[in-house]
Amino acid sequence: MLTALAGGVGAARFLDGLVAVVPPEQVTTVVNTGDDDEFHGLWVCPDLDSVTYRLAGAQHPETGWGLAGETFHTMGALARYGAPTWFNLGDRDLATHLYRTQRLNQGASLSEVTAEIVGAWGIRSRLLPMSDDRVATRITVRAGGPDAATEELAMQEWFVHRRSEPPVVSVRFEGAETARPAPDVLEALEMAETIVVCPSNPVISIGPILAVPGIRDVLTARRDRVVGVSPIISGRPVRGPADRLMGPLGIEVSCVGVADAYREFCSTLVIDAADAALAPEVEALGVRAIVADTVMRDARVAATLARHTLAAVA
Ligand code: FO1
Repeated sequence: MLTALAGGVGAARFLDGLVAVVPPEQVTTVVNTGDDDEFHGLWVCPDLDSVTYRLAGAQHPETGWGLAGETFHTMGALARYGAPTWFNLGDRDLATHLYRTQRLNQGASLSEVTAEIVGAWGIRSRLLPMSDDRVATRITVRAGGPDAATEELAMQEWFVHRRSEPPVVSVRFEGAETARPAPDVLEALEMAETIVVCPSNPVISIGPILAVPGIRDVLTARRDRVVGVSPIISGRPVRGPADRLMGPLGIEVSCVGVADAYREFCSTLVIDAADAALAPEVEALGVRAIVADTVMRDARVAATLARHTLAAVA
């Protein structure tokens, strides 16, 4: 049994490689739901959907989110009514949001609906939301000069609508204190031979998962079984805004900064060959460094990376 912690697009690529080297039935992924939000009255779970579509081989090849071959006629039609369409929901993607919203309104839990959606896509590994309770990533920014007022934005407002441009002052996960791990999450972490922290944004993808009471404690107790993959290579994220969040929060934007952020619960960190010279600094933090090719150009590289990652704590 192997359990992974995942955010969105970067994690999805890695998971695709993982289920190529480990029987999918043995893989459980705990997915971030801090990015979830309501659009046009529909409940959207971007990271659950990015992982689902990727594992189903249906993801949009360029963006990594949404579906391949997607059209946006509904967004175009909504624009006629002056509805905000900055969050691009494709016509086929909307079916997922319509179905999920209807099932939630019928009283189903997010875990139950996720299992139905994952099953419908024929995915054999298990996807669990980190919690069935609402946890909302909120980002405080200072829009303007150093003495400008601060403003708190919902994650998608900052990331998509404002293109992650406003400088970040702080991040919080509203609701985390009272959120409970979704059913089977703690058990999946306790029973796993290996726990993998996927190459996702340490602050807004892995952070919310760790903020759900109980989850971080299990990883810390099982630290020797926990291996992470650095999402930062040569001081930059492979994609996404991790650097714009880590810097302001005092986390060095490097694989060493990731090792420092994860050292309490993660015994081993896989870093990219480009950062081989930083291995001693990672190890000085008490985290074993494994050097590998972590740029997942294709499924073969992702599978090789998954193999290295698992071998690291075998
Ligand atoms: N990201 C964008 O940059 N622009 C979008 O219009 C956009 C729409 C979208 C729709 C559905 C979905 O599941 C994801 C979408 N994303 C979009 C990506 C999303 O903001 C991120 O994948 C996660 O929230 C962060 O990993």
